[in-house]
Amino acid sequence: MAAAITILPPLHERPIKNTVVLFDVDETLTPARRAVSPEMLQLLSALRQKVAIGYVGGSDFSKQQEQLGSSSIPVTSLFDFCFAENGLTAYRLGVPLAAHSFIKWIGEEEYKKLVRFVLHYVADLEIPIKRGTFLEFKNGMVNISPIGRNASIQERKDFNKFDLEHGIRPKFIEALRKEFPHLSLTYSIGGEISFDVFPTGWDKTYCLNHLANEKNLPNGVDYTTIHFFGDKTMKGGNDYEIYSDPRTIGHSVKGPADTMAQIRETFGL
Ligand code: M1P
Repeated sequence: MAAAITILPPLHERPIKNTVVLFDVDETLTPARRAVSPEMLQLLSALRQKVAIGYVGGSDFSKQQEQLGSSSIPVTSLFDFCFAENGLTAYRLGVPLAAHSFIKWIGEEEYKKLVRFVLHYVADLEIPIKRGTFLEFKNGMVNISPIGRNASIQERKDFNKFDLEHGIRPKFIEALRKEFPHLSLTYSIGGEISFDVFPTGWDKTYCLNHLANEKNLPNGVDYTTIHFFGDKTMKGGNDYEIYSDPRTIGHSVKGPADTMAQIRETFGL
């Protein structure tokens, strides 16, 4: 694909100076959990000629590789900055940056209590169907799903509708807040069937620390203009913090087609 072979100006020579454009993944660059379109990749490639670009997603890196890259194209070749798990796993021009870990932060004992509570809660939960993998352990967070992460695409859609009507996830989060008031945890609904749990502050604004560090590198760029495009920009959504952060210019989108329209309008492409 053109995006992988295009010759790019180095970061400090991109025509629109001191500017980086960040994107959420699911429902911003791609349909939820699905692959990016060739048209979106082409547009991003054109945008990258003008500014630095990156994505910041709640999912882990392997899912973003599946959705944005392909078997022959590493996702790290398509973006200047890849921020998986909100930037807890990060790549700059294909090179990994320092990572933090949820388990080190929370400790084994508290983690076991959390797992015990979650699995008991799911066991007692009355919902139409359950599948498998109710808790996924990631580097920078855990992801909890009442239906289970093995749900099919249709099962995801059905659960999402049921959840909107019955508040399964908000009630689950409330129970966790009550049970673990001493832990400084944030609960964030970013997708269709689950919510992420991570230390407060490790939301998507975490990736801005990596960008702030850029100016200290040789030929480093001081990113004074940071655009962010995301769909879950309402309070409680996992794009809310970075969208409303004073360091960013937030753009709320209604899906990949809207993202493309807004990119074209904002950057004259
Ligand atoms: O990228 C948004 C979310 O995508 C997935 O959520 P779900 O499976 O509920 O649609 C997960 O990878 C989640 O961690 C992530 O925040």
